[in-house]
Amino acid sequence: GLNASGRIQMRRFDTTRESPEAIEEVLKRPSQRSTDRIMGIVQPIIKDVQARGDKALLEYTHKFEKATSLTSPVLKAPFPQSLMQLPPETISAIDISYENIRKFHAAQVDKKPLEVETMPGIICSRFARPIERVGLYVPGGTAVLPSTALMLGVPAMVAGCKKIVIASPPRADGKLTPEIVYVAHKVGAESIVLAGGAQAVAAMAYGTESVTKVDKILGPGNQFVTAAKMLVSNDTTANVSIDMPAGPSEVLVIADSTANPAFVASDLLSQAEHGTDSQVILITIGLDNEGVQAIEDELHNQAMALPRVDLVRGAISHSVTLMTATLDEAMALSNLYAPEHLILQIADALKAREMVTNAGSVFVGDWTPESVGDYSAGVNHSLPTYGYARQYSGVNTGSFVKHITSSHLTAQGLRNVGGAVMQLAKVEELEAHRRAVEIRLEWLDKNQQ
Ligand code: HSO
Ligand code: ZN
Repeated sequence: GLNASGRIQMRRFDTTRESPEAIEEVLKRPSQRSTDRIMGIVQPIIKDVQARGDKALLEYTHKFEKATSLTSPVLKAPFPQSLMQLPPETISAIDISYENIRKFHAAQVDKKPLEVETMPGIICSRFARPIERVGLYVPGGTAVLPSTALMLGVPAMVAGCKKIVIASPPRADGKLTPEIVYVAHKVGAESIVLAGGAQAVAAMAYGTESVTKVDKILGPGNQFVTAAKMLVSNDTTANVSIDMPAGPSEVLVIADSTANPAFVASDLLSQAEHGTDSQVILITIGLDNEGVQAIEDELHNQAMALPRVDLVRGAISHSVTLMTATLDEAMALSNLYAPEHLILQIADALKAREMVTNAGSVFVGDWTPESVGDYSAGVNHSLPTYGYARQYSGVNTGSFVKHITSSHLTAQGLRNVGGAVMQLAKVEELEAHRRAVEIRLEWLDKNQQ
């Protein structure tokens, strides 16, 4: 935190001197504020948008985004060129990133149906179909995030979703960020909803006069957005699903004596600048106090030169350094924490990656800062936070499809498995189930087939 001298510094623990319980306690995420209050604010907004459609949606946008000049909440494709005027270097940066993200995600698409003959004459298969209509939430807030539009839009496009709706809060002048319009154009979005918060989520979940109702809503957002996503996904009349629960961003860096202290500090700071609630963790292997001090000095000096130093201060105040002696210990702690991002700045980082059991995305070696993955390498930056890397994957093409299975039996197949089916139906006392098999086997007998 902020000590007397105003130094930006993480708390430091030597794991060889602390009990495992104490370290586990240190790695606990700060508890999220009770959502009851948030739900109480969000629920009436959702009901209002559901009941009054566009009119309510516009009113909330006038109120919350102060975009009082806005007269229509939706912009339909094709988007006018005048709304995507950008410097050539930005166009080129988006184009390069788009292409890398497209390549990596295109390779994830199920190419052909899975087919297995479980018994002679019994073919089970599974094939993917895109979710038809998806709603992608791109936050406004303290930074414009066209990269998030890419990370959600490109996989949706590659997966073959028919209708891609992007929602993003307009600026106070009622305009959209041109970068977001350009990305929406590139991924073939059918419309952009100029709204944020719970009202944008409600509009996409239920549809309005001008907002297309979607089947799944994805994307990060503040507590109101997250609460709204949870509420609409629990409403069976909305018939909409959501991606994983989103929390504050986080990074865990593992560094040994081969790591460059300036590089390590720069990675910690790139995550810390996202917000005061971001969490960054440094695990050192075999560094003495002096070695850790070198990283801390870099952290302080680099932080002081950052425009977002105030956000960094907040994040660093609840961040920690854990000093360990071995790679095994460091990896065990990392797997326990299950970070959204894991950066390995250690000797033979690629080999150590095999030890990772819980993490959203891994960055291997000295030349792979997290920012390359945030924007341009090709991997997705929409990742599980708050320990959800234990059971969730980041956004991928699978997030935009559902799998359908099918079975196809020949007469021989039915003969082969019919006995088992009839016996289980008998056990469950479901006579009609049993008969559906028996009636066919009898027919086959009678017709000598
Ligand atoms: N690190 C953020 C993603 C992001 N970074 C967007 C820059 N822009 C989420 O983990
Ligand atoms: Zn980032």
